[in-house]
Amino acid sequence: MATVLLEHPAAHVALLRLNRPEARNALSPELREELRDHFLALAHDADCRAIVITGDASAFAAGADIKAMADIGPAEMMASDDEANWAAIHNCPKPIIAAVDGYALGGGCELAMSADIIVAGESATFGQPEVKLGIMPGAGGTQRLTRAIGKHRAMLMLLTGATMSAGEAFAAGLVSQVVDDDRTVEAALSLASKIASMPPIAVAEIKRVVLAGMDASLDTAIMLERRAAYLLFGTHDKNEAMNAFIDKRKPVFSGT
Ligand code: DAK
Repeated sequence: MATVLLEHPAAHVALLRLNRPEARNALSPELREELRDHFLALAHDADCRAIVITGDASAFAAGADIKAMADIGPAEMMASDDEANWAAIHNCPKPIIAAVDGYALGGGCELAMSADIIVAGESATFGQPEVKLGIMPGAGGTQRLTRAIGKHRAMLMLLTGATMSAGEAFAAGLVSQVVDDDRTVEAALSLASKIASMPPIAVAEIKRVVLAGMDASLDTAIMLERRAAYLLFGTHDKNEAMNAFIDKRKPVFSGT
């Protein structure tokens, strides 16, 4: 049975469902490799313009699989080259929306934070409890959480394993939107469809510049923005969008 299921619920939208409900969608090595393969394929799928990733009602993902890590040492961890699995997600040029219900803990929280937008059901719980296991986040959690919510709230979570509710995560800036529990995937898909209806090159450049700019000085980041903004003036979709506005009609985008 596949540990990640791929669906195409709407035009240009891919939905990835983690499928280990018996283990709270813990990220086993097999699951991480399947996720990697899906993201690599979707990155090159011209029909795909937005990706939603979700778990089930009880868990988005409860973190890396503790049972698979219990007897592993550093050399084996390194040899597993898990970085390549995560890199496929972090380098994916398509917009990613995490639809989070239930627990998003450890690697599960890191997976949610790898998305561009996080939609949370009101009962969702976020946390980085690795410290309680004598380890620490290894897929970007110390850095992405700190960038999202600031040093002092991040330290509190990382050093104590304390969790945050969806409402707290929204207030802290970790979550983009909180919805009723039974509407999480629907709300994420609706956002995905909206993004998928936008000019794809503009969407890709906005994602690229936001992410690259976060790691650059303000001057460098603004230079990246300006370069990308100039580039968009050379696209067919820019002409189409502006002419459609002037002609008072709906634009039809070609992704060129
Ligand atoms: N791993 C393996 N199995 C898990 C699991 C996990 N993370 N979480 C839950 N399960 C399994 C349980 O063992 C149980 O299995 P059975 O006993 O039925 O066989 C089943 O899922 C149901 O779990 P519970 O009975 O505990 O369910 P509850 O609803 O009562 O509680 C829970 C749900 C999510 C609160 C609880 O299961 C829990 O606390 N889970 C562990 C959460 C956790 O500590 N997460 C952090 C894992 S460490 C790295 C990259 C990444 C990482 C590290 C290094 N490098 C690249 C170096 C990441 C590390 C982590 O994420």
